[in-house]
Amino acid sequence: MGTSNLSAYDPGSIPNAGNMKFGIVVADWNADVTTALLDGAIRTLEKHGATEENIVVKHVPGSFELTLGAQFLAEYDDLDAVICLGCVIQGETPHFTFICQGVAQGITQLNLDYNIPFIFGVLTTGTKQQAIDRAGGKHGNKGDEAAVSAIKMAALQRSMEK
Ligand code: DLZ
Repeated sequence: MGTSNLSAYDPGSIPNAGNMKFGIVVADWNADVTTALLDGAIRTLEKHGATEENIVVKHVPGSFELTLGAQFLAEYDDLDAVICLGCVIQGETPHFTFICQGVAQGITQLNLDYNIPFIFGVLTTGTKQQAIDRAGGKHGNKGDEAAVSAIKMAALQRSMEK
């Protein structure tokens, strides 16, 4: 099975994000990769109508801190969705498993505790090259994918509020 391109989607199927407000929390560990994820997410949100003033970006040290950073963002403002961006690269230490499990469970819990979507935009790769390939490289950009998911989930919630 081939690897799909994380930036491949049908633009016509994406709701307009012009009246939506987004939070983005981004981990600074592997900053070259996460900066590319952030650029992709912002570019995609703006491409679908979100305005600069309606995109709030906050940085945290590493992916393990994404959960609390995302909670701070949700408490801080009336946001339609929060996008969590990070990059965890497998090394020789058990850190990889602990961090990945911690952030996956943490973000899942936020989705259940708050009535807005929290999007998992965390690359969990074996090598740095695999991460680069998914942060604007040959497999697209997970930041784009996360932004599309945020718009779709925010629109889904709005469709149910009518
Ligand atoms: C400690 C650590 C390690 C080994 N690897 C990564 C990584 O690949 N990606 C990442 O985002 N963060 C890493 N960290 C830092 C942890 O996420 C966290 O910031 C520290 O353990 C402090 O809580």
